[in-house]
Amino acid sequence: MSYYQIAAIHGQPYVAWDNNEPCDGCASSGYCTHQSTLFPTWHRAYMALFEQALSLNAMSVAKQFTGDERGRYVRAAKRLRLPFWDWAKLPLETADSFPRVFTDEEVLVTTPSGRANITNPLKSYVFGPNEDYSFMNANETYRRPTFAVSDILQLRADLWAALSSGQPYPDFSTEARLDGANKGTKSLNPSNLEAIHDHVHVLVGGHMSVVSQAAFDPIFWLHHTNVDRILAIYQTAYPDEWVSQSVEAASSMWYTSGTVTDGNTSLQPFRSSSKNGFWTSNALRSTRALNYTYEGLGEENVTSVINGLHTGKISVAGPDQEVHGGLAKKSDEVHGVMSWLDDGQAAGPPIKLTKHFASIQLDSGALNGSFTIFLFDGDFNKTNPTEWRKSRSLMGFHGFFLSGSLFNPGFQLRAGVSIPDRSFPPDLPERSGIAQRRDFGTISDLARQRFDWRIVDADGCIKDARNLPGVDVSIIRSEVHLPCDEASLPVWEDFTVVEMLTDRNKAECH
Ligand SMILES: [Cu+2]
Repeated sequence: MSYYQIAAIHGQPYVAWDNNEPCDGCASSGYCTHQSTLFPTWHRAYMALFEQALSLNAMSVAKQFTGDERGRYVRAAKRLRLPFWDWAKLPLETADSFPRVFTDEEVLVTTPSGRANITNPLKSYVFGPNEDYSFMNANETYRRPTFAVSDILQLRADLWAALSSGQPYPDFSTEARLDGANKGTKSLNPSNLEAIHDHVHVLVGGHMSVVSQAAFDPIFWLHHTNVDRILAIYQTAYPDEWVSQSVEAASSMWYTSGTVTDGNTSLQPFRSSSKNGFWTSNALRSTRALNYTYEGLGEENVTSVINGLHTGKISVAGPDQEVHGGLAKKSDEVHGVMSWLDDGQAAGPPIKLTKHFASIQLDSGALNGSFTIFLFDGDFNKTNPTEWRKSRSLMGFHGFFLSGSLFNPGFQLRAGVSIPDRSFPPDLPERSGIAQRRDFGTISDLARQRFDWRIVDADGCIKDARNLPGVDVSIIRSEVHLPCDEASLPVWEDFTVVEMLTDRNKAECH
């Protein structure tokens, strides 16, 4: 139950936990479950285990206090739950786009012997003297965080699409492109929880972008608790949607590729006291089984939580940022985010937006590890990827969080990137009956010619897209009918392809 052993369940050093040996023919990997409809629920059980360890440790600290304080801390320890990092929440200051609690060297805490500054445990994990870290490139975890406000806006827009577009559970839960056997809807809607989660891993960078090592970074637990919260939001909005029968494409330490799974599949290595011996997706469908919930999940609230990702004028104080999307001046209304509910439109018919996304599909074995796809709508420095994050022409980018052990050639992954409206004609809400209609089919011809994309591997090298198996990049769009009130979700029409970009990328291998 040590931090080290629990973190090691996810990946390296690939040892059995609680005597759950790898199955015959299973990958020599960690137990972590990705590219699978079990991705959200396996990690829910994983967070519950970590929360249990945190709680036990908190209780032993609480009991070191004396007098009145002891009772107070014991009560607090009983109620302690894992915190979550809401990476889709806009900061008040641009400088705070990556929370300081993750970067401060020290934190001031109350200990049984008084107030003291201690080394910030959320900044990094330092391996102990008896812990094997020979598989790491350092004895301490590190990050390369690049959270800009524009990154948060992209996450908000992508999350809004994933949560509000009424996707069935299989499509929402995983970045695996599901075939007929998996009851995938074959919808062009690329938004899904796992891909958004991947992008956050890559944005944090460092060990967080390496699947087999990510769980050692303390931020992993706060990130995945937020992923669990998003699952809970989805469940509240779509109570009838849940894990169904699926054929696993990738393998893990506890199942082989081709294994048929469903809501009753044992999520190994997480034992429970039930007859079956392990937690299952069905057993933890309600978080009440694990004695926690999240605020804002009353049914009357959850739609406003989801709609809130897309409403409201945003103002962020601080210096202007030279970041993608051309995020301009402070207090400007920024891309992808606009107010409709408080716009005095309640009397009229629902308004409609046209939302554009880059749809990315790729073979899971395309590159050896994590990689990032950048999308542009104008000129950019073709040879220097380190400048792309700050390019004015950058429409968005997506990081895939992959490892060698998850490879399964021929098996496709998918992700969507919300494209800021400025890449297209002004995306103002149009109200039927008011003469403001525009024809995207003709107007976007100019914009279309500017679109381009590039792919960069984990080492920052530009890769030749012509050799990548299964690659398909296109711009797609959906007409989104906005609700008239906070209690309803928008209605998304079927996505249509606007422009195929696959052959645009003329990058040579560097
Ligand atoms: Cu993760």
